[in-house]
Amino acid sequence: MNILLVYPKYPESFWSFTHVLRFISKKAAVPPLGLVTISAMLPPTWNKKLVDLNVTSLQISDIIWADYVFISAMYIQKESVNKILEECIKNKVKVVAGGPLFTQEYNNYSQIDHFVLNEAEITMPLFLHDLASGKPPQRIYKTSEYADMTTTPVPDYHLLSAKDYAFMNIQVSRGCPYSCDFCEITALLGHKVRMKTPSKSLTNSRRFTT
Ligand code: B12
Repeated sequence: MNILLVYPKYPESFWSFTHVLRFISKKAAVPPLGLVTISAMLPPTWNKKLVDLNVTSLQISDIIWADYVFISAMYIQKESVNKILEECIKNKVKVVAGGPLFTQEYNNYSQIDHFVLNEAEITMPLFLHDLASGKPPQRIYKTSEYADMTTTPVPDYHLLSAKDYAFMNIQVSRGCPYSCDFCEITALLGHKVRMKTPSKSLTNSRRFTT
């Protein structure tokens, strides 16, 4: 199975650091940690390729290569999301979507084939199980449970071109005890703080491609 993991382009905003990154010869601030985490949840025998549109462009040949395009996004990336979806539809490649934008707005994306929503530690095994058992996967996998983060695999950092990023991020915890009205973290991940174990958070630097 060939899986293309695509991270949409950010528009210009404070957090895209568009104008300062060139002073340090970097293309983006941080990598798409959600997608490299998802990659590590897929069967190791599958072929995986990551295209972060903030550091490179999406080639039609990559889309055609894929059996599924996996896409992750925040609201702010909607414009780029729509362009990616158009290309996938044009080239008849199925799309699996997850992450914050789709978890909250999947109803607005009738053109997407499958949604693996909320925390993929819980929903991805359901999708993979259906696929492996030969039944057509459902359109929507979601849960109201929160994941046990000690089961989260170390992300597939080797898919990243580390030299393109100003920082390398690791995930340590999810959830937040506060209730700030401008922030969606508690709606997505709950009020209880959950921690990874150090061995699941920390990276092995030899796995980076530089
Ligand atoms: C790190 C981070 C950033 C970083 C880097 C973003 C990046 N490149 O990934 C920076 C600091 C740049 C950033 C900026 C912004 N961010 Co931010 N960010 C986060 C943060 C703290 C962690 C994201 C992360 O990496 N998590 C680790 C990974 C492993 O978890 P995950 O992505 O959630 O993935 C899990 C699931 O979602 C799912 N999943 C994710 N993707 C996919 C894909 C598929 C196919 C599948 C099946 C499943 C799946 O599986 C994973 C494992 O369970 C989140 C809050 C949070 N705690 O989640 C906010 C968050 C994602 N950010 C948010 C926002 C709003 C922003 C900004 C727009 C803020 C602003 N006002 O400017 C900017 C936009 C960026 C820009 N350039 O303009 C919102 C998004 C809300 C939404 N619904 O879209 C969040 C949820 C925080 C909030 N305040 O509510 N952000």
